[in-house]
Amino acid sequence: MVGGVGYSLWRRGANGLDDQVLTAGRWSPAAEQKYAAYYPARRDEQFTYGRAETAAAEAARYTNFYEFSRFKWCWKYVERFQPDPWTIEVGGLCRNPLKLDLEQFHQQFRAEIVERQYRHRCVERWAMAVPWAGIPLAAIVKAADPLAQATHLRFTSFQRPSEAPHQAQSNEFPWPYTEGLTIAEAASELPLLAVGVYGRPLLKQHGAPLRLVVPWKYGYKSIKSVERIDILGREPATFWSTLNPSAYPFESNVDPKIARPWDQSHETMLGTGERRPTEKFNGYAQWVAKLYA
Ligand SMILES: Nc1nc2c(c(=O)[nH]1)N[C@H]1C(S)=C(S)[C@@H](COP(=O)(O)O)O[C@H]1N2
Ligand SMILES: [Mo]
Repeated sequence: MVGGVGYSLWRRGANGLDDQVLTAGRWSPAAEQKYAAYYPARRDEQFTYGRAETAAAEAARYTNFYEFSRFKWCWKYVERFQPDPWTIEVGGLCRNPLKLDLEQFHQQFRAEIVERQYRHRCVERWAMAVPWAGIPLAAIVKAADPLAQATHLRFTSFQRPSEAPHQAQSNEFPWPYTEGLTIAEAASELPLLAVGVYGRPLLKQHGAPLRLVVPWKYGYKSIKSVERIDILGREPATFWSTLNPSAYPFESNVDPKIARPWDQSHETMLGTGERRPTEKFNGYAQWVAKLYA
């Protein structure tokens, strides 16, 4: 990740391509049809942005998804990616490992699906405010029933060079993309396994068909297109911490006072360019400060 690159590049992209940006990452009509009944999801009113919502096209045209490109216009490279069929597995130190295809996953956790308005803060200093639909990660951890010695979760994304051009081109990256949380973080209220955004299944460039959303941590913790969750008794290596451990430590909570390594005191909203002070825990202290007390 390159701090601060994106701005001028993104502004150059904002030239009336909204329709293309919003359709390029759609699934096949038949695949989308299978999940249409889950939208709109029940809104969880506890969470509000406290600022304007980011326009869907602005979020969709400016994405980080290194499997497709190291630039932000990943929507141009997602055509071959197949988010359906998909299987999600939860295993490791638990009594009840899960292996579900995407439809079973929606069905099994149907009662838990909520829409939450969340702020997102990338370590590159851009931010957005978007309505994710998904299943609280805590419900999945509970269903898997971790053993007493479990301490961490590791999330693993896909390895599909034939569908993801930059994954095929770049051997210097430690594919597949991985991330992690502690069990206490994973079992807390905020993390969502998102299946949708803006009232429909996730566009491919947002991490279809299923991505983690951890709104009090820098954006790279919110791993896209998850295939596996492993419950472990140790802290796992992650994609970015493998590349640069001091810039991308495991915890990575949003903190305006800690340079990472560039200044993190402010952020700029996608679409409007509005500059705002960054808040500790990205403004989610009332939910998460207790995890670090
Ligand atoms: N698999 C995967 N997940 C990923 C990334 C990635 O490159 N690959 N980028 C991360 C980063 S740096 C950010 S800021 C968010 C961006 O989410 P968005 O592009 O949907 O806004 O996804 C995160 N999840
Ligand atoms: Mo990011």
